[in-house]
Amino acid sequence: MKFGMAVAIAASLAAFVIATVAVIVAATATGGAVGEAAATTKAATVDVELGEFYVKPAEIKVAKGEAVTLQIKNTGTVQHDLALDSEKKTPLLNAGASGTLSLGALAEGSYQLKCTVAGHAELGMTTTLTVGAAASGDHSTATGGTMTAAQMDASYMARLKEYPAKTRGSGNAVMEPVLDNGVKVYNLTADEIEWEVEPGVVRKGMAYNGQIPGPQIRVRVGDRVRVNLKNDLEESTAMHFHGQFVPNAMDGVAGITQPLIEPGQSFTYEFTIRNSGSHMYHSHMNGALQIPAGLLGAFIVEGNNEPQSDVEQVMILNDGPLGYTINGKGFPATAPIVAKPGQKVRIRYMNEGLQIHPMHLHGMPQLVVAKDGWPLPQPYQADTVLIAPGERVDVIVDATELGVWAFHCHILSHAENEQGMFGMVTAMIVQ
Ligand SMILES: [Cu+2]
Repeated sequence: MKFGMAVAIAASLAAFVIATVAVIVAATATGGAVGEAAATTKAATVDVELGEFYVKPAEIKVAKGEAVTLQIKNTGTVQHDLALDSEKKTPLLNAGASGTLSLGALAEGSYQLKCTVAGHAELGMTTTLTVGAAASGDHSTATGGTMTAAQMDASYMARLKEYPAKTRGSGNAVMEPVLDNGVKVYNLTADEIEWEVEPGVVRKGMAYNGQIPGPQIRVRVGDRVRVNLKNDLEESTAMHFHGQFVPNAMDGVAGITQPLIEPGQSFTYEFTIRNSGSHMYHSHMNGALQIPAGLLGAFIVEGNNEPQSDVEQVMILNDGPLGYTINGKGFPATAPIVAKPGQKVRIRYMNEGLQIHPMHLHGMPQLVVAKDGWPLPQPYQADTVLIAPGERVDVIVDATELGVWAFHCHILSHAENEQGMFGMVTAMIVQ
């Protein structure tokens, strides 16, 4: 299957709506940074910066008749491009790379340029080019908003009403091993897939056994574990058991501890479990793409002194081509955590994305009991728990307060915009 990362265009209704709104924005708003070319010259050269997930400036103005050249630099950590249409576009620019986009003299009007990497435009990688429409220096109408207050209310309430929305596919299902002379054997296949992140929003992803997150592996200290990884991707891969003591040859870094697992090839990992806690397995090739695209899963090792809990929930945080997700889904398709009054809820946070996510639970504090699988000598209460890329944090919540409690990333651009809640938002329901 072809990932098609350079030209994939999200064909979903939601993407269409966002694009349509963006075109309306282009025609009516002048919010954000404005890059302006001198109106007295016949050529306009504008510096443009690409990063996760923005295009700076967010609005470019040139005078009618000017030949427009964009000098583009990718200051981000993954590949981006910038396209006006299917012909006027840069090649994919690696992190740190630069490119030039010559657009020539365009007719008067507003144009939208965007990054064509799957999902990036929806995350904010667009800019508006206005040719000759506004008087030079006239930024006084900037509002930053594109919807009326009534439209915002209607959209906000409609999205809330959908929660928890059904979508095709779910990840993180506990996988039963096949036993081979006492060895717990897990067969995993990596492949490109289409993944429905929220209702109607289908994005290009990568998955183990068709799930994002991949199947949840649960073992105990002392278990002998074998993972047979088959690579059905169109690129090489490898698998790393993040947080586990393993023999060096099982560490999963191609070129350092093992050969590349090329398309069509397989590799077997086998080791004895030495340490408990909340851990992860994930790709260790083309990591800034393969992991955010979905090649990740929970690797949980039960020890002998687990904190007492009645309800347990793995929460894998991710950002990238799938958008801002919890366990592979964005609000309103995220799953609520449900507990009875008096129960103890254990949440195992894992961050597989490229950004930090401070997770805030309304109503009740979170007792932080472990970091990266290691019990804390002095657990502490917090209402907002920061999980950085690669980290795992275990918390216990005493479900003492009745009601439906909002539960979200507190980098609010990961959770809400003028259309309402999206991405890293879910709820804890105590009833
Ligand atoms: Cu976040």
